[in-house]
Amino acid sequence: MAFLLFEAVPAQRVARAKLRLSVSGQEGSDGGYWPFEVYAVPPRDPAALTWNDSPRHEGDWMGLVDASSLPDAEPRGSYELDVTGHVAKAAAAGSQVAFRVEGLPDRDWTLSLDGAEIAVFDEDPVPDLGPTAPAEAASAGAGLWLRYGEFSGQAEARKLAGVAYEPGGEVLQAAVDELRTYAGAEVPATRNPVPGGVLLGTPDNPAVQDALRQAGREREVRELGAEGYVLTRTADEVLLIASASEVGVLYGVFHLLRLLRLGTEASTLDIAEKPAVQHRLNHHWDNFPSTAARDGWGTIERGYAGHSPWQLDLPLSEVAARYREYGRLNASVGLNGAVLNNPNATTDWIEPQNLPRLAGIADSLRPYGIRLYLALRFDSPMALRELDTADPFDPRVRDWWRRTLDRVHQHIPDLGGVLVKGDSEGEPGPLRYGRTHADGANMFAEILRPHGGIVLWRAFVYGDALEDPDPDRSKQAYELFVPQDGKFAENVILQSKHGPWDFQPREPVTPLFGATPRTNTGIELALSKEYTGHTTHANYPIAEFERIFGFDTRAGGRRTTIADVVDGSAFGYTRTLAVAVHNPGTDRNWTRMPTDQANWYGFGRLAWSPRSSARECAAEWARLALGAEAAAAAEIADWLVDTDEVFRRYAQPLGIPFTSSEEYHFKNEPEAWEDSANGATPTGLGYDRTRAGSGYSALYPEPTAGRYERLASTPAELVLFLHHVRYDQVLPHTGETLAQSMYDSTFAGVEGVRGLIGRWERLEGRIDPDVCRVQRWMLRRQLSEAINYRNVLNRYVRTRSGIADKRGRDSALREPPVADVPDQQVRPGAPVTGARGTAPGRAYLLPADLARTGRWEREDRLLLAADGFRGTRAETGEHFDLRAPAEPGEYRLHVVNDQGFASEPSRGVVRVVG
Ligand code: GCW
Repeated sequence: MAFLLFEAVPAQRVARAKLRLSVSGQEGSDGGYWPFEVYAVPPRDPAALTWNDSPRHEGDWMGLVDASSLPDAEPRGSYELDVTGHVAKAAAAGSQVAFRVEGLPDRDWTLSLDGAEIAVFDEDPVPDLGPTAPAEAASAGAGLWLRYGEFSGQAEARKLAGVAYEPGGEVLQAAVDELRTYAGAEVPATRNPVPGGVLLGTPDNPAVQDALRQAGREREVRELGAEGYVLTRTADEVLLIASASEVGVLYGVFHLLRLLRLGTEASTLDIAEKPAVQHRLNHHWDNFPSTAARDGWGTIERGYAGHSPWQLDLPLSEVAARYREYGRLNASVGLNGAVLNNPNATTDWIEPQNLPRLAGIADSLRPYGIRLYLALRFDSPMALRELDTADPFDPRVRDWWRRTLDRVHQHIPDLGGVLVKGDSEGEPGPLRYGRTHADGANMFAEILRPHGGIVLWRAFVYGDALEDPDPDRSKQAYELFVPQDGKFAENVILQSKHGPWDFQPREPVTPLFGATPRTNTGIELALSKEYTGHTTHANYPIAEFERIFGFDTRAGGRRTTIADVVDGSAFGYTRTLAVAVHNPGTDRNWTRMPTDQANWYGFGRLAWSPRSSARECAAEWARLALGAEAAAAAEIADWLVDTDEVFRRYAQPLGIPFTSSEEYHFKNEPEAWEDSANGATPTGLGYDRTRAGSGYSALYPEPTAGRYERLASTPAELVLFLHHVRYDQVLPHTGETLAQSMYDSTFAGVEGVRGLIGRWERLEGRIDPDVCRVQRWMLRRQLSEAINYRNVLNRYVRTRSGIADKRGRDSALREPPVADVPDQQVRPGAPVTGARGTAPGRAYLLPADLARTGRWEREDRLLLAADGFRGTRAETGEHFDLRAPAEPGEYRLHVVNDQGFASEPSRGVVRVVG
């Protein structure tokens, strides 16, 4: 399934526009075509297009190109659409036009305009921050938490008397380099340790061996395994970092530097650590930059910080520094792998001509202990037109994959493994060939075993590809995979999202955890903010991850937390995994929103040790990345932890899932998922997953099953995920009706954002100023968007329930205000006559050229666009006094109601003459 956006075309150059769509419909390359549609999207800077621009959601001139004549299943052949009207409108606006096609599989179709093929422009474009975003929006906080020596308070600690080591491999070298980056290149490097210096290495180094023997810790180092380490101070006042392998030494170095930068006294150091989970990965949902090429930068599905960092056109030397930074960042928090590409995979990642380029990435990351993994398209042999089946039991198919993956290994000998999303969301999988998921996974497992590789088999499977799928999507993965427990090969890990549905801000932990004791099962979490506010909403999910890891599944009738399942201890899993969907991009600061860095940091620390505290991770990050002193760091940690709850209150009150728009998952559109996901009926909300409903609650062992079965014992944040509630029903959790509870939660959420802004502003002068400014700017955007979320949801509840907000806030639901003023010419400071607007709220005279920039739904956006606020402002009532601004020019009137909604600019213009 592809949502693709096409290259924008300068509209003026196209007189009569025919769009020709040809679909090969190659037999079997994708079994389930979805109905497809072609849209024309708005005429403005294509780089600024967002999913917001989907014609389903807004816009007046955009329209569905007449696709009524097109078939809605298994399309094949060529179709001609007349799009002259759309292009003419774009031309009249002096702009560009882009086309978007939805619903066709990747790479099976082409689109041309006036005979010329249009290249793929983009998929999931990065949200536009608008013209008034601070210039540093993409670079604030660059360097992330590895900003050595940038903050005065931490400078003192940077003294190391020397670095002692025996030359070794490239990982050890990276460890040594890191110490010298921290302490300065002038630090003497020696073979023998000096007091006050560091000695690092494996027991192969005689000095390390000696030190370990003297400390009586040789055995301990062996037992800690390849990634574990001992970090201690010897009797000779040497800081010893020892591990059985170089990568453990590297982790030890990062641990030491973290502690020194946090002000830990070197004399107190005595640490022995190893990671709880073996495979600690980022999963990038990146698309290959071949067809989607924009100078070699690929696009990202659900990425909000630029394009894919995997640059495959430029010489490696030009991007290697960036890759190294990626490697350092990950290694410093203990992550050891990266799945490079989108699970909705194309075959590009395994095609021979591309392998040398992928090898360049692997080579750059190897010194940091990062191994690459590739997501595979299950029917690749067919998609590449080399075989007519992808049946895993067909010897030709197995042979094809063996040859293909052997070739990958020639370029990337230490490939960590592969990932497959099968039979889900239109992706091909084994069920198409009458085989089970275990059959599909085990084929890859067998091929990878000699290479030491693993198979990450995604449990995110639902929908029509399943035989007789349960009407409640939440049950489908459980019902598919539990019967196959024990059938997966030893080097397969079943990779399950943390909840049964799909990365909602709150979901119950999936009952699959604990129900597959004989299948290595790992957890997939989301750092990418697909459902949690994209670029502009602060959201630190680590606190929720901490709760997830602490959730007691009661599997086997005893205390068995998710941490116990994931680290393998509960069931003796031989392979363990914690992976986060994580889509950092080409932005200099990788994440765009500065505080999203904390999410990356926190995930790394939790994957290493799932029993870590989210708050402590946050405080560490604030000190390391922002230069916060202890008090400010504690405030930031509390702030980060609160962001998640604030977001939930306005975006997912009482756990109502899927109030977002269907495709791009940002803006609120509760109608989009009625009953299929959120269980809406004319009289109430929520999906009944009790025994009387879908029976989902019964998938859990007791006492969870019983707790979820009853409304009163269901946690407030899961109420509507698990129960259908009438709008007029009083909830025990709030003592109010459902309708009133929704109003109260969403209003509290918006107030929560105001609170976050206030608290953030108190950090000014106490942390990195760029980060402070950029984050503050984004928080104001968040406020305007949160108001919108609140109003959309409340309007929905109000309309359906007929229940008024007993706290009298219905004005929030009013339509946007109107502004009106006659054309006139006035002197600066003189009264403006006849200004009118709907009340109550505020009125603004703002530069007239703002009117061209777009619709200003919300006050914050309006003011941001006013560029430092050139204009005047007044409180509005029926009548209000507004004076002409001091600066000569043309102005228009805007009115903003008391809920922050801004009117369109007035038609009349106030000309101020000096
Ligand atoms: O939530 C859905 C996303 C898709 C994603 C899918 C998945 C990669 O909307 O964009 O596809 O989950 O996890 O496979």
